[in-house]
Amino acid sequence: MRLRELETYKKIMVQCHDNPDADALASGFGLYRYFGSKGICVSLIYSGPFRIQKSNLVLMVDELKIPVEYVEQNEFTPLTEDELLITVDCQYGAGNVTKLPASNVAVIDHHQLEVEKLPLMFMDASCGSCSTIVWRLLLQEGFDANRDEELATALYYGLYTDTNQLGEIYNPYDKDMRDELQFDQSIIMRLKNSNFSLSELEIAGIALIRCIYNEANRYAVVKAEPCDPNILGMISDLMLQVNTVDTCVVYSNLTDGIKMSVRSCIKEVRADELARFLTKGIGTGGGHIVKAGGFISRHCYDEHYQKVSLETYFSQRLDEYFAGFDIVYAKDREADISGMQKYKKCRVPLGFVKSSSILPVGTPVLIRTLKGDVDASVSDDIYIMIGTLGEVYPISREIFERSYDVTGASYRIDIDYSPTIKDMRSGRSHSLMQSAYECVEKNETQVYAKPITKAVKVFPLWDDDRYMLGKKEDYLAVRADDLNDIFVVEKDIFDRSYERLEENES
Ligand SMILES: [Mn+2]
Repeated sequence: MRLRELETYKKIMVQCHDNPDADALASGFGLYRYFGSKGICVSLIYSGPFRIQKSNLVLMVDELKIPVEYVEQNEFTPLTEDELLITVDCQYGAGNVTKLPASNVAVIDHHQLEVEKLPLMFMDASCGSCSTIVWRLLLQEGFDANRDEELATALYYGLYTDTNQLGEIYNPYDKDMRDELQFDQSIIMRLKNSNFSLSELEIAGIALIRCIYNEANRYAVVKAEPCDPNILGMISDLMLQVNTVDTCVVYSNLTDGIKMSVRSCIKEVRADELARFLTKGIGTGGGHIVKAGGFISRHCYDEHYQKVSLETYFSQRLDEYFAGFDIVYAKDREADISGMQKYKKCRVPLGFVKSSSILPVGTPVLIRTLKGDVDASVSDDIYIMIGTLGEVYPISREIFERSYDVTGASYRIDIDYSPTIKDMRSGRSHSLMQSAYECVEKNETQVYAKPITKAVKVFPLWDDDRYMLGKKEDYLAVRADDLNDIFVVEKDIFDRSYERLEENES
């Protein structure tokens, strides 16, 4: 999706998520200024139970003249056929944004996809901020944010606040934006130092006086009086820095539900997964690996847990969470294959592309992989593999030639997201599918596998930092020729890709 495709609408409303943060405001502001420059009637709005009150956000809105308006859900006039609603830093229909009635909706976001795919969507979960995505979309249309210092400052601050003060930047686009934006230094300095009001500091202080601490699982639970959800985030950021705390939940009990902030600094617990676990069936939760949040609806909570205090709820659920999974570090031990059956992997054709068939040798490129985006340089020795689900990863020519046979056919798969290779010099993306050919593995892979009966987190040989979560009924598998090569296969993929071997075949 490009911004110019959206210019046909008569009126555009850009909506930030409820409780907008600096990133939502900045990205919305970018779109506001862009469509405004095209003479389109545009407005920037947000809804939800709270008005913006956090001191740095009030300052940001005032200083950078961000024309954001609050709208009441039940007073909202539905958008008509020739009007468009764009949600930024959130997805239309997700739990953190009020669903406003509109016939046409576009989504621009940097979180994991959590709703049905829409035709008008620009998502990139590898970006540290939504501001970065908007900055890219603006550049694509020749709109340079540096011509507008207020906008440049807002985008910079959006990235700053969403990446733990620029400390968690991995994506090259984030780096580019950080390096290229010409922002107002004095405003950024004031924003950095306006995080709390005195009364919010008091709320944080009181909250921190007492916490529930679980020594066995090294988690902490903290209750805060009702406050801006961003304050919860700051309390949890502080909690996480305590030497004996690995995981924490900070919550506040509001009239319509319970707002929470979740943090984890250990690789064995993903904050987004924990937030989903704590809100399962009674609310929504999600976010990133280290930082996440969630909301439990009052109505659902009372229906299921009316007699349970919140303190008890969180402690019990956290205990259930920690007791509910086993951990396997593949590199530390061989799999116990007792109780496992032997299977062979069906030789499903895969796709491959010679990188130098798309771009000249030496071009710096960004290849999107399952793990994130990787930088590479086009070379005759780099091939790009394409899996059956459209997942992409680079492979050296030498390993390729050793492991695969080329069939000569073109590679065709039916997928939503067509993988691309991005020329980092021109910023242009090229489809990989057009140049993809088919190959099959030379050798048959045999594995031992069994259905999972208790959730397991497997740190596979090839990734020490990120676990594969195996849920009940998925399969725990290990290569027959390397009992350390342990991994998880989702049930339906397993059923499709593996065939049971009879005893005499193995
Ligand atoms: Mn964001």
